[in-house]
Amino acid sequence: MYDNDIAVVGLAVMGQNLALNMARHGLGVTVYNRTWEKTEAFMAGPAQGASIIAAMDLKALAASLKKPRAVFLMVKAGSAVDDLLDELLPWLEPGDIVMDGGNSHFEDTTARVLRMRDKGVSFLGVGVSGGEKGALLGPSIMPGGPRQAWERVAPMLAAIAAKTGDGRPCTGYMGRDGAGHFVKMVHNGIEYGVMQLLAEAHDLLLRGHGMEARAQSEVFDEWNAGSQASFLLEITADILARRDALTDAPILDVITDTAGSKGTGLWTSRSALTLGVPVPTITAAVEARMLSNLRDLRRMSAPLLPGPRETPPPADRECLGRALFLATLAAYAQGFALIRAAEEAWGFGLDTSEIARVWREGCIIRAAFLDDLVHDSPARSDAHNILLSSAFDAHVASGQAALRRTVSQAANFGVPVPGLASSLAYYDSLRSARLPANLIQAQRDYFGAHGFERTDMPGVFHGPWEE
Ligand code: 2AM
Repeated sequence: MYDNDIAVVGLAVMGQNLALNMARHGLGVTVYNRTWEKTEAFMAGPAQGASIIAAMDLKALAASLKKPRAVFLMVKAGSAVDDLLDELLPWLEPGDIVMDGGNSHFEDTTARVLRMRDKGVSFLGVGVSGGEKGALLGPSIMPGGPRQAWERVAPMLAAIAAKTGDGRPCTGYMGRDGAGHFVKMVHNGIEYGVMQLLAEAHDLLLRGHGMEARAQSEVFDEWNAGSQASFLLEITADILARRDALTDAPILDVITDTAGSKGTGLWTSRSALTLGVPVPTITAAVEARMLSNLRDLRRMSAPLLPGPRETPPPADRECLGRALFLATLAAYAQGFALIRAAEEAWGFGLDTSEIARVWREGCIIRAAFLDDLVHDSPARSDAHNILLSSAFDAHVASGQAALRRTVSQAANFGVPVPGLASSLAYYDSLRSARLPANLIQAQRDYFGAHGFERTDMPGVFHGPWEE
């Protein structure tokens, strides 16, 4: 008989690494995988010597756990989660807790929370970010669902999570229902945006300077300092320094220029559109991946569609660095704005300062400047957009001119920078006390009699469109 603390179901790399992380922190862990071979290989390999036991079926898994049970699902998002819940339910009892650590859509999670509640089982949607290494060494963990269930598992999640400089775990209660997976989705949306911005900065260095990869690596490394320091900058510098084992060419030279996705960026854009929140940098990044996949069309068009003849002048790396930082802040600003809007619409209980804290270490979008959002003064954290945060005043002031110069140069020389350009347009829209939407209102009224609002009195009016 075992009296284990938690079970991990699903032994792909993330599941394996989470189980090892749990065992390393003193938890008694049971593992289970649909196909036994994977379980066997794990037990004979990485799990050797760890406080981990394997269950051959879900009955054995349930029997190995202390009550109320805690089961952590790490299986493919989608119908696999529902299938597993159906298989698990006969072996669970009221009070047991099932966590879904996959990239499930938050609306699916909300539905599962309700469905499981009817059966007396607590279901938590748990966003986990940090990649394979993070899962092993300490991810950022974003749990949501019934609060009492979270309170029970919180010590285990805190033990395995990444820690900030002051020792606090990068996990905290995100809110009810699908809140955890919603926050993880927005995290991924921001991730798409920042990755695209970094790719564009790389492209400008390449096309402007013809700068070779190793030299570029140094530039990214230089940028990765102070409040601009981030995991994505760090790995970009590292990637640029790597060479292909087969050909000894810089690794980027042998990788095709088409990027796939699992859809979480698209989900973020779709949620934002539904809620009426602009997230142009994130959407531009989603679309840039789509454009990358039009490789045949791009190759066919390259000699046919005219562009500027001159090659761009060498990029001013200092200017590009400042532009990149402001554009990055704009991507985060859009993500946080989406979180605020979701909170207003659905009342998940989301707290942006707590989310910034949970994102500070462990996750893919961890970044030093998030400290400024955690410790922001209460008055300023009520600001509707993080670009208005006092902590960023200096970066915004110097970044806007740099971003403007970078985007206009890119346009002049025909280098596509959809992420940088979208961040700039977002920034300039925010700072426009007046936008030309009066003409849009007039057009709508002209052809559709939709009516318009006036600047000088309340009510709905129609224009003098009749001859
Ligand atoms: P497998 O090793 O048996 O394929 C990531 O794909 C993880 O999810 C794997 O551990 C995989 O198990 C598991 N998985 C995928 N679909 C599943 C399902 N319908 N039921 C149980 N586990 C599933």
